[in-house]
Amino acid sequence: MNQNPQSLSLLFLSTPVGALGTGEGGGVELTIKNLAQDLRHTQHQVTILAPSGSHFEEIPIEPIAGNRQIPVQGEGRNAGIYLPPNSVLGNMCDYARQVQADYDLIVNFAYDWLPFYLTPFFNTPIAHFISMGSMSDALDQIMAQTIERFPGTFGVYTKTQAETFPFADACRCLSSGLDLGLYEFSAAHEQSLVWLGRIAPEKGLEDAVAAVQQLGIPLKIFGWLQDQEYWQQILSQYPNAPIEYGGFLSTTDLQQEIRRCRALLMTPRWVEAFGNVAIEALACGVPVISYQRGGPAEIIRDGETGFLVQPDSVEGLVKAINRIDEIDRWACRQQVETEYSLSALRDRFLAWFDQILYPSSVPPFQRGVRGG
Ligand code: HBI
Repeated sequence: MNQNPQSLSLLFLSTPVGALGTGEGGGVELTIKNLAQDLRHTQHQVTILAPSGSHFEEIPIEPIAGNRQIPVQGEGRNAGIYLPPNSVLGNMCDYARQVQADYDLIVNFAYDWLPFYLTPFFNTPIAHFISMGSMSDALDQIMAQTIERFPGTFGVYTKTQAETFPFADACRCLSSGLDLGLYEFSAAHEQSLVWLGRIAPEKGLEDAVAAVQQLGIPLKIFGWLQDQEYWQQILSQYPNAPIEYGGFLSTTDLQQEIRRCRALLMTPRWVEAFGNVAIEALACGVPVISYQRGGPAEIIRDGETGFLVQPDSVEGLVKAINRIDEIDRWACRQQVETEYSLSALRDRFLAWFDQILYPSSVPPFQRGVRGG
């Protein structure tokens, strides 16, 4: 238990589907990294529990061994609850149980049944940050039970994401944010378009490829190649598309690659909880063209920082791409500076933590020495 009432001692439970720093953890990786970095820069203590092999430049990660969780988004609404033998998630929860007395608050980023189920078994309060929309009935059920017993402990990115759950009104919308210093604005652009994200069916990459094949405009693709079979299908369906795959890059290298692109294409098939790649592109001055679905529909200012397109319409993408020069690239950077700064994100998370730790809403500066 830390003695400085102004600073919190936080334990982050990472997503158990992959090692942090590899792209396997998807968008929530950026949230965990940015938040941990900024909280540490503002005198809070953060320890991250994550699967072995995780690496973040300057943040200490406690590596936890064990077999990874299956990504939930491929499992369907009737999926049961599954843990592999020697589950890394189970090992993370057991480690957290053993050290919980050293922390004021545990922040769970795993979108899995176990941490929700174990919440009543812990003495230290647990804040659950939910990184996706509703995925299965079994998960909805355990989440509804948890939020009923522990009101105020669910954080989400967006209202659209919350509305996919039966307990929408109980979720606290925290939006997202990024370290603007890592992204350099570029007024100039080349011809290339860009697509970013985990290469998996729910991301709809094939529509972006179809659009650029029709237009003959090059498309750069970056992100973790999660589903090899899906990627091969795209390559065989669009053999002559002008696309190149650049792998998963660190933030610094990624923004070098995307900052001069003409626009980012986002083609989500599912309700994208937020779409961190959208604010990464906007931070570089790159306009965003996206299906009007999920988080991106709340981020993009249609006609000002990009275009919102009828979902699943390749023709809509093509029309928007032909209009992209109408967008002022500086307006894109401005929007991220105004709405998605890292300090604003940190303040929203700290306000949420205070509400959980001090439900009587005693403001932090009036805190006594933390409970005995
Ligand atoms: N699946 N089972 C499971 N657990 C997670 O934490 C999880 C996931 N799928 C994707 C995911 N997390 C992250 O990529 C989210 O940011 C989307």
